[in-house]
Amino acid sequence: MTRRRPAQDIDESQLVVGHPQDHAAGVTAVAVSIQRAVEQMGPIRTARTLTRVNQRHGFDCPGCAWPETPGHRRPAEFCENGAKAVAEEATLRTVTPEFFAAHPVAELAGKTDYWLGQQGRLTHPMVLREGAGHYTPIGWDEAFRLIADELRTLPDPDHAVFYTSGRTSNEAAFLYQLMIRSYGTNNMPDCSNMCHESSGSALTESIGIGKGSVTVPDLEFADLILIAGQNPGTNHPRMLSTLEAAKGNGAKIIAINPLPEAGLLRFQDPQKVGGVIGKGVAIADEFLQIRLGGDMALFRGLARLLFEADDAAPGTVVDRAFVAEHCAGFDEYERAARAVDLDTVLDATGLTRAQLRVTADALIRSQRTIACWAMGLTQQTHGVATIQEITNLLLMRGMIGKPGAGVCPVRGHSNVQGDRTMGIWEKMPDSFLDALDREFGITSPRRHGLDTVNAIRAMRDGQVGVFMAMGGNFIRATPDTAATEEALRRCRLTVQVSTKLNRSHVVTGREALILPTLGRTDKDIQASGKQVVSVEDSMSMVHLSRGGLTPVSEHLRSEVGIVCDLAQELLGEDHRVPWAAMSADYDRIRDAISRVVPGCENYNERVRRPDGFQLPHPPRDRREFPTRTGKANFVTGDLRWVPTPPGRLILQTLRSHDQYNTTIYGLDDRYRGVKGGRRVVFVSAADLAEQGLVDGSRVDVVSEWTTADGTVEERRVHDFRVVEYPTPKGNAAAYYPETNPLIPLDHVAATSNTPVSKAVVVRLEPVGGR
Ligand SMILES: Nc1nc2c(c(=O)[nH]1)N[C@H]1C(S)=C(S)[C@@H](COP(=O)(O)OP(=O)(O)OC[C@H]3O[C@@H](n4cnc5c(=O)[nH]c(N)nc54)[C@H](O)[C@@H]3O)O[C@H]1N2
Ligand SMILES: Nc1nc2c(c(=O)[nH]1)N[C@H]1C(S)=C(S)[C@@H](COP(=O)(O)OP(=O)(O)OC[C@H]3O[C@@H](n4cnc5c(=O)[nH]c(N)nc54)[C@H](O)[C@@H]3O)O[C@H]1N2
Ligand SMILES: [Mo]
Repeated sequence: MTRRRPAQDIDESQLVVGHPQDHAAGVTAVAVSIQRAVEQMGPIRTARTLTRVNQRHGFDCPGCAWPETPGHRRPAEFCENGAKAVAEEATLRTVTPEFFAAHPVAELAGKTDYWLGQQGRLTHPMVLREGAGHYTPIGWDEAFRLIADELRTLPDPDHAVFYTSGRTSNEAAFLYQLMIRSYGTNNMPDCSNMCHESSGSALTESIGIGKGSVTVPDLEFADLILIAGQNPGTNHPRMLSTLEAAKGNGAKIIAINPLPEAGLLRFQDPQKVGGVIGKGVAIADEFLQIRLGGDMALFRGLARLLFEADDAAPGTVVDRAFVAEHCAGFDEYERAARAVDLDTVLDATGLTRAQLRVTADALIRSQRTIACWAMGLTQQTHGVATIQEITNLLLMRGMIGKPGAGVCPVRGHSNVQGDRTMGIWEKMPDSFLDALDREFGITSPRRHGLDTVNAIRAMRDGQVGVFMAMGGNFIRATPDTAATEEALRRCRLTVQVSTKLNRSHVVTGREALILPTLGRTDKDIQASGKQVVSVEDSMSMVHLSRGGLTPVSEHLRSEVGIVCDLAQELLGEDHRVPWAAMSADYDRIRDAISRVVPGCENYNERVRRPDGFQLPHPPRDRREFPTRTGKANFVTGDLRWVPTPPGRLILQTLRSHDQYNTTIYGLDDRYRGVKGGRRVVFVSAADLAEQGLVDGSRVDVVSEWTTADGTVEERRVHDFRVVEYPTPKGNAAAYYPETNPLIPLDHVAATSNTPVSKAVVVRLEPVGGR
């Protein structure tokens, strides 16, 4: 039943650049959703899947982590990019043993991420033996034996690394960490290390919990919403419906972004008549076109204006009662904010005094403020401090723990937050490990494990023998591609539990395994019958997901099944954990979760309620702040921003409208006016003039990195087309993952160790010289 797949790879000479759009969604979005779905799945499967996305009796969209509207679900509770995510997973194209026989690994390594992904769903467990040129089929039992044997021969469990991406269900994540800890390591890097780790680090210190404090009804009730470093029109399209509702209720929206992203400017809801024929609604009332990395300065500058306004009308701006009762560290923060030099703020942000004034006035007038953010803030060297600065601004106004106000880090992967709740973290608190040990009679290691960047360092240094990944595409998601590929090649065995072919299957350790798994949309039948799984969204709502499709191959196993079978092989049939019983009936896993994971009591019952249940969040629920001081902390970091060195640019790496992280759906970044290719770099007219370049020039992009000992290292990607684009002078943008080779492994955020994907110093070198 294989559907036709693209034989040709990307031909960048077909790239066409038009004009950026000033609105998101509309009828084109509907047309593209249907077209992509039918291409991949055919009409019948399309109808069967799209009507079940995010419905109470359907499956959770494998796209982003934006929550469903509680109560009144709409008949189509998905967006264009959700439809693409579903189509990619539910595709009828397949990658079979015959495919691997026809394509040697060396040939596959020359293909783009787009071509690899478009080949379809993996159908059989496959092995790449040492020295072999092709993957060949392997039985499941033999595959598990191979992994277990390699793991058992390592000198220390800490020589194994277990990665997790954010699509894994709560049940699979819980068992995976249980297996890894039973084996004896906390080496559990995850995609979150590269994503919202800065939010988690910042919020845990500031308010005592690393998760957002608001819900969809809060957003609809807010009167002011800041959206910083986020492109919802592409990456969280359903958020636009929530923002539209908030606007309808009178909210003001301020977008803070170097780029005038279409979804921030205007939204046409394709599910409403007005959205199809009208002009749609303007989303942002103010657009602050900030320089990359300028946000911390902006928030501190605003705080200064707020303190001055409070001086003029004492008691009207600073919520002194809230600060006195609930906060610590206020005096130091007040001193720093009053002392900030506004000219420095203007310089760091590229904004005008009038823009600061308008924003400060909006904050002062607001009774209910929410701050939303994503990768534009987290993937900066000072990402943690920046998020603490925006939190400070909310705290001084008492904007947390009341309806319509709070912090809203908008998560990426659909279950990345749930995976953390279930224990996927290299440094889970001892209280969690104690509960785990009590439940199962095991002894979890207490030494903290390796995060993503440290795992790559350990591989590079020859300290990792086995690398296993539960989903994701480690090689392409991580920075410093050349160094990371070299590091991974040093492992004895690399294992990928995957749905689709990607580059992590073709850049491997000495031996490699591909274990094909069921996705969110697939039916999951085990010994006790049809199984359901659960997930947690960006707003701590936990609910069920039920896949309904017939899997494309009878050889696929569920992630839960794979973990349990491997665990039995590795830890023995008589291990204390009832692996077989849990994989036979996922209710057994949920029973254990209810006893181990805080806030999950009665899990089986509560997760089956129509909209599931919400996990506790002490600041939101009771204005309790479980921090070290027992209060909400104003954390006052040294002011940081990102100046552009002469003749250079600061580059951010971001997503086009036609990709999901390293999965490239297609070649149209429709809202930014780019079609047919991906090797583009967006540069301002002022920089082009200064550098003697024009729209259409071909350049190498070369990053410059000064190491600790003062050496300047260069990294290069070849032959990009320059696109003149409205980004601030001194800043540039290009797509991830093509530009990951430019990001040095050591270029990480303070505290969170997140790769700095949004600020790399580069120069543009015309191809063939000037
Ligand atoms: N369709 C689709 N949906 C997705 C994803 C996908 O790839 N495709 N990925 C998922 C994942 S894992 C994640 S984490 C999220 C990512 O969601 P986003 O964070 O929206 O993703 P990016 O494309 O990285 O966009 C970063 C945005 O921040 C802005 N920005 C960059 N640097 C700065 C800065 O210094 N300051 C400010 N104020 N703004 C800045 C950029 O211009 C851009 O608009 O989306 C999730 N949803
Ligand atoms: N330069 C740069 N680098 C970045 C970023 C950036 O903005 N710029 N963003 C970072 C961010 S925010 C993130 S979250 C990471 C993403 O890093 P990852 O999560 O590692 O990458 P993905 O591209 O989402 O993973 C896609 C692969 O997951 C597999 N997959 C899909 N669904 C399932 C499933 O249900 N089960 C299993 N087992 N496998 C599945 C498929 O084989 C697919 O090829 O990348 C980070 N890297
Ligand atoms: Mo992410």
